[in-house]
Amino acid sequence: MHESKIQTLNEVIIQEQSAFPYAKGELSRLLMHIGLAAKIVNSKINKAGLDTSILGSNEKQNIQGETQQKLDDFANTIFIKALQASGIVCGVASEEDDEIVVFNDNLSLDGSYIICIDPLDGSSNIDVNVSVGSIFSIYRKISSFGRKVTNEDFLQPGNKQVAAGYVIYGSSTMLVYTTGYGTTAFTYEPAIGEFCLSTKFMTTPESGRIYSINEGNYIKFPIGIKKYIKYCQENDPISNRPYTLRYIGSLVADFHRNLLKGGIYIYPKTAVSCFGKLRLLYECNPIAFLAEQAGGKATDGYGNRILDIKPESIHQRVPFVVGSAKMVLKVEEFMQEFGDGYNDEH
Ligand code: P6P
Repeated sequence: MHESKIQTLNEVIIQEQSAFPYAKGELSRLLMHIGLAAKIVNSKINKAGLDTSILGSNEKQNIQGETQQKLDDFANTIFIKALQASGIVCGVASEEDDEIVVFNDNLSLDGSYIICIDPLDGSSNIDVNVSVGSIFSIYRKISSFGRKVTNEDFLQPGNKQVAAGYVIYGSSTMLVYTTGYGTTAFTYEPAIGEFCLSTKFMTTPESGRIYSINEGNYIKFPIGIKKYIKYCQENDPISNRPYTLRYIGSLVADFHRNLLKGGIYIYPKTAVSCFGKLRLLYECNPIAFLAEQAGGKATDGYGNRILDIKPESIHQRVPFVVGSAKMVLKVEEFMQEFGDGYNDEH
């Protein structure tokens, strides 16, 4: 029999599901709907350079106080429509919506899952053709079956995620996800309009040379972070400095590069924002799940595992240190030794 080398997202999901005989196929169906939404968003982003009407901002601010880009709005609409069409999602928490989006149709009211999404992360990069991403995090609904989803359903710790992933719209478009059994990567093949399996059981190096942080905020960083940055810059045995700074202002792209090559991404608290910038539900938790499944670590810099943090609100921010395990531990050593105060002598 001719063995086809290409395995599509749907085929791999169905294969994975067959490993769980009691699975009703709902999660599989949900991941397929996410894949469809990603294809639609990918198509729009790829045309953005030609259809400039989709570029730029729509003059609205989201709850984060960030100017919403037109493509943020588009991506949000596409993902929410696809998730509602799945008939197994009862609600969504999105970076682009102040409150949770509750699905009231009969099919969705019986849905077993809730989703947290950042529909288009790093979207300010779109107009300059830098990679952006979509991030998703999937939980089981915990409130009464058949009743409307509640805020409490979304305030579960990240260790309750049943699946998580991201799409990176870069030189190629990739979908990377985990259901708790390793991190798996797919590459979009436009010729057939499918995400095709590229890597199963991805592993990230336990250490690396890349550190990703916005050094423009240096004076606002805690002392421990300032000391770690200097350690990276000065740790230079005979000018063979092992570290290099790579930061493009797009979490998904910075994380994806570090996942493959080894490295660390840091968005700490600052003197301006005492919880940092990144949101726990739809940025830190899904990325942390993927990192741990690939052998990496994700904490808040103070030894607290991101996936164990109990959310208090749907747009809660947390300090975020994620990537190669040894590098995360090194940051925590500096934070432990020098503390997280602010001192302009360093
Ligand atoms: P700054 C994008 O808005 C984002 O949430 C991440 O994708 C990115 O890493 C970070 O913020 C960039 O923030 O403050 O360095 O511009």
